Amino acid sequence: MSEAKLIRPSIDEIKALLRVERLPHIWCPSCGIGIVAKAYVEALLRSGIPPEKHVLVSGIGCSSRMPGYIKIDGYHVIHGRAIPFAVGLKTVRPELEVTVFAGDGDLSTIGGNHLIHAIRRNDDINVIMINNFTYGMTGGQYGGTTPEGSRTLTSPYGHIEGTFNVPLLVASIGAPYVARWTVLHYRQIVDTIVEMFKVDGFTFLEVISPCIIYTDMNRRDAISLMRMFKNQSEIDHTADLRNVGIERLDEETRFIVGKFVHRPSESYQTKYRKLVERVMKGGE
Ligand SMILES: Cc1ncc(C[n+]2csc(CCOP(=O)(O)OP(=O)(O)O)c2C)c(N)n1
Ligand code: SF4
Repeated sequence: MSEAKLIRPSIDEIKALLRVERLPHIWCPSCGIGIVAKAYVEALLRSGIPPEKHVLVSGIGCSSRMPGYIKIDGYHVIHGRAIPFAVGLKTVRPELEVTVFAGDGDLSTIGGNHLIHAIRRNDDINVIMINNFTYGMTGGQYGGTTPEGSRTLTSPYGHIEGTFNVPLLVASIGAPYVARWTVLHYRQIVDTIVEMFKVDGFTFLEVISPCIIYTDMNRRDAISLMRMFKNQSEIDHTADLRNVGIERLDEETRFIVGKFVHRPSESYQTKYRKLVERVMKGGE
């Protein structure tokens, strides 16, 4: 495969990387996860890294079903524990390009502790978080990304807790690459994932995506949420990340998207390899 293929892969090339025998998939009509699955496959084809060197790791949830449909090595592990599994894999098999794909509940809430420590260490993994503002698979409980006022299975009268500003959280711990798009920004998602593969360190992409469970409980359909993404999103690569939190979801919400952080980095795994080499040569 040629290095960094810039032309769009054909449908046949994409299909060759899907487990078509497992279709139809489990995702609801109007769910955004499938869009990101296709973007990941397109990015993989453009990466110039052969498919057998790419590995997907997921936790549990609708988003986490993705490895089941993509024809590369994949691991579907315990809820909230995709990151430690991916870190272990990358540490012992550094030649692999390891990508975690999971929901906001899995990554930022149940697995939040793993997220912050992988960033602190600067583990060389890619993390793609589908943020649908809820625990979709289990029927719509609230989590760390649920906007205030939301009606959910566990907050039927309106959510009264605070909400993570995920890009700020991730960037403030020191992640060398942080981006956010909505599912309507397909081309940008592909380009972002291609770039993430090239970074030696922790890369993070948040994709804001509709969930029919969440929207139904809030008395709007998924299309109107998509319309909000279209009309109310603004690309601002240099945004002050203190202002990008999605604390409420209404006609006033601004979805600030873009590539917020991209800086030179040396990962834990690179430092670890250098350390081992130094000690093996008799260094202190
Ligand atoms: C340790 C543990 N706690 C809870 C569950 C139940 N559970 C399965 S999927 C899920 C929700 C996943 O939500 P999210 O990660 O946001 O992904 P989505 O389904 O929204 O894509 C939960 C709570 C579980 N499987 N394991
Ligand atoms: S429950 Fe929500 S996240 Fe899960 S497949 Fe349906 S729309 Fe997608």
